[in-house]
Amino acid sequence: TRGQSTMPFAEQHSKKYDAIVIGAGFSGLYMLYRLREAGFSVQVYEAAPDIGGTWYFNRYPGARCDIESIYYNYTFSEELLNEWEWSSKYAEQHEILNYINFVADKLDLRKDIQLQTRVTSAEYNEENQKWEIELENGSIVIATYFIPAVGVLSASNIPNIKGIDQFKGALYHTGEWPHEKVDFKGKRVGVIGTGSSGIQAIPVIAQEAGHLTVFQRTPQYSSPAHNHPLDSETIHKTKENFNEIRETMYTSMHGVPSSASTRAAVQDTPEERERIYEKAWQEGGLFSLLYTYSDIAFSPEANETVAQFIRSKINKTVHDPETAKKLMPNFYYGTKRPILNTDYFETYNRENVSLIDLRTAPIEEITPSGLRTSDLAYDLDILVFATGFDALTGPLLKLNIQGKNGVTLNEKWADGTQTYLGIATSGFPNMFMITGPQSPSVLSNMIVSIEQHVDWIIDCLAYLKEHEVEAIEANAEAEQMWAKQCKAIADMTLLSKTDSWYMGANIEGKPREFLAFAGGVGPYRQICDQVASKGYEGFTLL
Ligand code: N01
Repeated sequence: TRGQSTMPFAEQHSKKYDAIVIGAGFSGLYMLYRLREAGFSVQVYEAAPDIGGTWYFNRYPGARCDIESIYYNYTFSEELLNEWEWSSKYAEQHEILNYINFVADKLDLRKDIQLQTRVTSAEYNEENQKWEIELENGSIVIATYFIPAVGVLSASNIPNIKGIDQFKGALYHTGEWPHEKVDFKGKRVGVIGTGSSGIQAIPVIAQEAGHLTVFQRTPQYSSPAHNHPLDSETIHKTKENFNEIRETMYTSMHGVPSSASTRAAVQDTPEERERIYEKAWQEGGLFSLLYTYSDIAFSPEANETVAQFIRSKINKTVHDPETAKKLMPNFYYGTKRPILNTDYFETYNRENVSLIDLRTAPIEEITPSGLRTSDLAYDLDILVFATGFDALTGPLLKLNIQGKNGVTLNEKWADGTQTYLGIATSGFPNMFMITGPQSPSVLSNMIVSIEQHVDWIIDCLAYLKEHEVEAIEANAEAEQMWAKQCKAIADMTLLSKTDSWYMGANIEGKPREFLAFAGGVGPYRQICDQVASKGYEGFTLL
């Protein structure tokens, strides 16, 4: 952080805006649009050479969205909806990136976005109640409102494995994939990690590689995506009924227009359950299996029935019994994000693919020529890390944010995340997070949650302007209550019983806590609206 002496200089010479937004992904772009429409001066800084956020960086082979494309777009503009047409049920990364660019052009967003500009720190100046934001080139910009729209899965996690710097081959992380095509042809490729990214990339890489070795620590549940081109009738119907669909999305659990059955799995016969699971399996869809019964998310007994169903599918798909055994997941289904796949388990029937179970033989080190587990050494030309992200808090903590009394966000959250509604945090006035920790965020269709937060922030800023309020700050008591509520809801479900990135468990030293609001998108929206309608209850207006 900067010393006191730069402040008067900064005040005199820096550019000043009503709002500074960091990040030009789905959230930053919509925030920019709404701020501009509401008459605020705004500047967006984006570290990457182009817009797109997650969809700019995650261009690994097989990358596509697991929310149906017709629901994975902005909902605020009829015009945008009508002018865009998705080609398939689950859109590929490049198509989503094209959509983002289409929106940016249509709304003329680029003129307020400065690309290739990393923000290195942000500091709240209590004297003038302004944020001083430092850019990589050392310059400082000043804003009343500071809005980090930095995404929730944007801080890549490359595990600190011994010898990682020695590797002579090519090393990639799925979340920072290069623009030029990676040529796997004839190469010995290793993939570490079998989460959503690994499970999408593995079948595509396998088709091209000489040999692919998958290094798996935790086997995963995954069901077929059944992706297919969209027919014009589906598109037409969706557009025609979008107002109704949007309403259902807004009031739903996960931001998609479907919901869980009210039937309990434990009340059905095994035959009936099998029939229902089979139907959901054939339909595909991220939440299809989770929604078959009301008790899957809560009851270990009910959960085991669906877990067993998926295990039997894996068993039937994978020919080699030893490999099938290694692929059997055994945590509560749905306590990690469900995964859709295209030919993932089938890929293990290929001659050029082998699966290494790291639970029996952990990685000991990366060597110049490959990787060594406690069992064997593997020679590799290319090593792909599909090892995930420091989720939700990671991207915010990387920003070096300093609030009141010189307290940094890193200091404040060292023992656990504290937010009010996942939007604000006490000690950091006029800072707004979009889909931050302790909001539905990663448990939902992100775009629905992004729009809800941006709309709420805009209403809040309009209120502040109208009432001539200089600054708004979350109260410490309100955020303690909120953290308790988030924990209580997660603890009612099975979610907090599994070591997952939702729990911060994938990052060494990260506090162990459930990082999202699991009460659902609809109820959450109601809570936020109530807070606003009571004159921002739980906040202090300064
Ligand atoms: O990351 P992950 P991801 N040694 O954290 C393993 C979204 N997303 O990028 O489970 C060995 O899920 C780790 O093993 P374990 C989606 O929300 C969406 O795949 O920790 N292995 C795990 O297998 C998703 O949930 C889409 O034991 C190590 C894997 O790496 C989220 O992003 C597509 C290891 C990481 O899995 C993250 O998904 C892609 C180590 N040291 C992503 N460290 C779609 O929309 C980690 N692993 C479809």
